[in-house]
Amino acid sequence: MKEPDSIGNEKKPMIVFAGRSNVGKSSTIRVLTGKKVRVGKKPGSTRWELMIDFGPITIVDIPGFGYMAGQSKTKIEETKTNIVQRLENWSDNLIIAVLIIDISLFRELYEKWSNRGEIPIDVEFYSFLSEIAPNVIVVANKMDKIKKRILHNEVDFLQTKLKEASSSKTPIIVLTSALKREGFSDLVSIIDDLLVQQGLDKPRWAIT
Ligand SMILES: Nc1nc2c(ncn2[C@@H]2O[C@H](COP(=O)(O)OP(=O)(O)OP(=O)(O)O)[C@@H](O)[C@H]2O)c(=O)[nH]1
Ligand SMILES: [Mg+2]
Repeated sequence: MKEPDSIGNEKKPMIVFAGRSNVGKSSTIRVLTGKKVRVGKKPGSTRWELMIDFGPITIVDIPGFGYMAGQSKTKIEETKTNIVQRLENWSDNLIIAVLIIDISLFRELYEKWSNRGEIPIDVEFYSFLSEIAPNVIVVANKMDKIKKRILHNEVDFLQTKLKEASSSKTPIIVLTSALKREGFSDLVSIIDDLLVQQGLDKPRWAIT
């Protein structure tokens, strides 16, 4: 795969932001780092991984798995396989995997996949990331798209389904809206704590 934007030092501990297409991976990295990473309205905006050298760590933005606007099914499958392989290759340096989920769509997609007898892709990826990374943080993004009174239910549903998938661990879930820049102080403090536990410095996050 071409790496036109890669400038990172792969030897530093890595935090990878993974998730389905269009869930807000790049938007979240933008808020956290202040870097103008490419964000788009259509799924498939990030075509190659982008390594951001960010103080003590490297932050990695990767393409989303699943539907990508204007790409064939074969190409989409290829991208997913590629992401899985790259994540496996990085796993020695991978210190945190952040799985971003669109909380406004999670239940609907979960039910759709389950009804077809398939493992919902977010859940499949959660299990995969839990195997290859020592720490997984689940970011339930786009919370601004959900009515406040049902938000709690949706998060419970997510928590239950993730726990079923990887029963050994209680998932860490953080609610965010990258659009409204909400929930980021919680996310940053969880990441910072994990880094400090590993004897690393805290990065200078762009959020205040
Ligand atoms: N309402 C709402 N929209 C958001 C939020 N976060 C991101 N978006 C929008 O969702 C779209 C996709 O955002 P990206 O950050 O490009 O998503 P991505 O996960 O990097 O997508 P790919 O690179 O295509 O996999 C853009 O139109 C964003 O403005 C959010 O918290 N709330
Ligand atoms: Mg992106």
